[in-house]
Amino acid sequence: MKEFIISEAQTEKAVLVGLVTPGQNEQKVKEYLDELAFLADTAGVDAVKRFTQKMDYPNSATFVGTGKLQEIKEYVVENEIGLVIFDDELSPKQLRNIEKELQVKILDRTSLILDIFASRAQTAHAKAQVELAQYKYMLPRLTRLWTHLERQRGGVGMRGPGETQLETDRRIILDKISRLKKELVDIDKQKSVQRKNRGKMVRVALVGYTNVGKSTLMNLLSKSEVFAENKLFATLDTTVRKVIIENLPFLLSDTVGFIRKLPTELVESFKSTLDEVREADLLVHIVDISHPTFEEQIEVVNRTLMEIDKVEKPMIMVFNKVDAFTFVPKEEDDLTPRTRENIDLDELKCTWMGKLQDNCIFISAKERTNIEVLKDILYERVKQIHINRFPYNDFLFQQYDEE
Ligand SMILES: Nc1nc2c(ncn2[C@@H]2O[C@H](COP(=O)(O)OP(=O)(O)OP(=O)(O)O)[C@@H](O)[C@H]2O)c(=O)[nH]1
Ligand SMILES: [Mg+2]
Repeated sequence: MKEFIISEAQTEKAVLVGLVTPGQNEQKVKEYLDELAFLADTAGVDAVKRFTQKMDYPNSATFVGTGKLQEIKEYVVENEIGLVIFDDELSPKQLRNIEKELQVKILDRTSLILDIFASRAQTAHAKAQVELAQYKYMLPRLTRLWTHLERQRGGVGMRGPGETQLETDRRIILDKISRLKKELVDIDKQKSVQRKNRGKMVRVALVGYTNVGKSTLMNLLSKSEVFAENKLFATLDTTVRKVIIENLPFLLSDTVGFIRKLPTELVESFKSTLDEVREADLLVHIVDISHPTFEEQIEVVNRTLMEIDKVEKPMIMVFNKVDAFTFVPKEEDDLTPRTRENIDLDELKCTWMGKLQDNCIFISAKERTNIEVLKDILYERVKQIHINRFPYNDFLFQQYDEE
């Protein structure tokens, strides 16, 4: 009994598993698994070991090869690990087979992200969206849930459920899915009324990868107190604030961060939250320039934005966290091609400014570097949108009827 209490109090330990597919190198996979470890950490799990395997494509039955699975099994048994996390979404079949073999709790990237979203959801809207995504994920994987239930109750091993129980579970989940969908339609209606009530004020949305500093910047620009922390997905609900720069008011919204391989179930559920993005006049794309894979993060964000809204929006790129930027200068006689790690900040600035001209700025929200310049840029851009919208009115005398 005493032993049980001690192990409960410790953080849950987990093993991470990822594939090295053609076109990826060891470094890429390391970065991907770093992100998975950060996700695990956000969920309160300590990733103690990583397994990778070079494969052209995942094994359809067990994701990794059977030899690798045995290796993982030996480690898990030897070190009394109770959780294995895979870096890709596992098919129901893969999940079943792996669980049968390893006999511990298995999560994949999707279920881990869903778990984090569930623990972070605050409002009825976010809760309903996450719950819907979770049920959709569960539906094809019901057998597995049932065996879990059996185990929790101390049932024997991996016994599958009887047909009737499975059917009942399926029906319950389908009912819940349709109830949640109705609930979300109602919330969406309310939200769209709220958005209409905001009138014609220019709307700016902060977008970007998760943990880049969107909420921190929102707080700086709007003097609000949106929750920000060094964990993934701190923000799940969109916050909208009225911001006034000089005499020009506009609406600024903080949105949910994106991540690579964001589960399609979630993208679908969060489409309504992202209406904010869709209806924005200007997007401010925040990038964490201190992150080793920031360029890939930019691509993920741009791709996700295209999925949400097929129209290309005016965008400013804000490279944040310049204070945390580091690089390793190359030795003079080192002739291997330079990578992101060897390039200094000035050169990166030049490259991006060459690509984006006036549409980018380098700041530190933490140290408040260049924030005034950012404000000037925002002022100019919002003013331009305003003048285009109200060509016959002087924007300074425009009256706003909303808060
Ligand atoms: N070093 C440094 N850290 C920063 C800077 N701006 C924000 N951070 C930190 O980065 C972490 C994430 O900041 P958030 O504002 O929560 O990021 P976010 O983009 O809103 O993240 P999600 O809501 O999780 O998508 C926090 O620990 C911030 O303190 C910066 O300019 N420099
Ligand atoms: Mg945030």
